[in-house]
Amino acid sequence: MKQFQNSTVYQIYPKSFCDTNGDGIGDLRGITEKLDYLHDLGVDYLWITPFFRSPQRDNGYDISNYREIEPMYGSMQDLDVLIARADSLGIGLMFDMVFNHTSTEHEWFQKALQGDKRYMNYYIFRDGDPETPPTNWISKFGGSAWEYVPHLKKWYLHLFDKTQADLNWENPEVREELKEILRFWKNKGVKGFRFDVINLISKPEQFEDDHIGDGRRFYTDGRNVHAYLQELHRDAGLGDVLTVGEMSSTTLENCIRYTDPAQQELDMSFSFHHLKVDYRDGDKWKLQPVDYRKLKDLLETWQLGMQENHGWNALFWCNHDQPRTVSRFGDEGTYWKKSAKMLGTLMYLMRGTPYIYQGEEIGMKNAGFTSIDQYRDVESLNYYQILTKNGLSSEEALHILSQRSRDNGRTPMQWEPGTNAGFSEHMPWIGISENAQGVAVNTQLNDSDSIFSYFQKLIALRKKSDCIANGKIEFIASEREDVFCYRRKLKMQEIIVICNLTAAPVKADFQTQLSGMTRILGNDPNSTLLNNNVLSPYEAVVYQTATTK
Ligand code: TEU
Ligand code: CA
Repeated sequence: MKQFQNSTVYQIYPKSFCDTNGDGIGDLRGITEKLDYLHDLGVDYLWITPFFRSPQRDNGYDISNYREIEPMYGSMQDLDVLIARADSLGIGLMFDMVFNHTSTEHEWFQKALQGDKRYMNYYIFRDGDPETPPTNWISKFGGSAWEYVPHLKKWYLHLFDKTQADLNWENPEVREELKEILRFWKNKGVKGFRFDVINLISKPEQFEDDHIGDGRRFYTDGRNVHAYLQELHRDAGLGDVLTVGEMSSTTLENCIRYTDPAQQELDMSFSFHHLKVDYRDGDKWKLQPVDYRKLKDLLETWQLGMQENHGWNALFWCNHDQPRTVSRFGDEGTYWKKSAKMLGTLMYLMRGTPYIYQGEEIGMKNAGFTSIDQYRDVESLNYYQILTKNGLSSEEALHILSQRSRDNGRTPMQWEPGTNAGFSEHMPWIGISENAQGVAVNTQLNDSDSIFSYFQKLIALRKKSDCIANGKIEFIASEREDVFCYRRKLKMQEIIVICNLTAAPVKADFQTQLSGMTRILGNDPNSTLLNNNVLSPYEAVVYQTATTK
């Protein structure tokens, strides 16, 4: 039986993790080399973002062959070694299945382009006038979601880049192909799958213009998505492996269905509403300070909603598409260490499965890029154009990118201080963060007060505490905007987590709740919570009933 309630997943972006052959690009051997480090951190699974054959227009989310390794990442033999070594350490690998679309270089799309009817039906082609796309939908990376193919006199749908053509899931042959890919990787010993934008796979019967939005309401959590996931679960044997779906602009109701075990779809889901609390008018490209009131409300709503209905959340602050946690929700300066620990405590002791993104466990910060040449991400490069065309100055656009670009989370992992951060012997494919100073693995490993050591404790706590893995959650002091507190409960066991969300000391009287409890973790050794009713800036503290083992 897979156990995910007490497990922690660690996400690796291979391109930026560890380079072993000095070409400036991380590789599979680099992951193998760092397995002991990951074992030491205590994680149970590694989700590795795509390293399959790909032209890399979207860093591997544009797959041209699902069963081959992109040569710059290594060989199938390297992968076999990685799987075997990970297995011997009790670490399971989760692969990233990008099934909403393929690269336009995929053999299927190439055949479709040659007019092969069978393969044209693998994608979503529509007739149309070369001047007017079939609908006014906008791609997630900017511009129209349709691309015209003159010699076919047809348009094809791409919700992402124009080199990422959406698959036609209505076609049963497509679904069979995808199941075969899952079986192939399961046979290789893969222990889990992360499904990329899986709630976008079911498109509407009729395509129509969206007069109030970008089109997403027509294909998000679409009409057949639950049926398709049940079919995959049944035919590809997903019950034996850990599964998580990435859900774009989803709803709580749908995530309950995706993850209720009785539905036999997925084990858990990523949803992003809590990562939009600093978008002005819901627009990623308009800055606004974090709205902590909204953040609290969203986390509480999702926690309670999933709990009451047998759903299960993936718990996360960031990934390869998001800015760095500490830069965004904490403090990069004075309270860097303390706020990074507080954020870890707040998120990863809730009900769900933690996903820690590479570098988060050492408090890595945003990239600090100041020139457009430093950016690599297709979305950032597109939006720089769009923003400046819409009248922003280059400086203003760069300022927005410095907060919002996906490259903030993609700078190389900082293993050591120094030029290439111990990531590579060579100049890396993307620059080391400008804010790397003082943030590195090797200086944190043997420091009991480091962010790394604190994350080790958090992970170990979930592993050994049944109450954290399986307990109920209820929120305390919901009405307060400056603190985030909750209680976990299982039979006679109780755990209370208290966090100060602000850079100032706050008054907090928890005497009654904490009486008879023992402090088991915290980021302030001089805490005055109990004797003074004050939480220090960004303080986090965890108490448990004395009976808890
Ligand atoms: O991301 C889906 C997704 O919705 C984000 O890319 C989002 O559109 C973006 O952050 C908007 O600001 C997944 C992958 O995680 C991402 O890396 C891929 O680029 C994308 O799918 C396409 O496969
Ligand atoms: Ca390399």
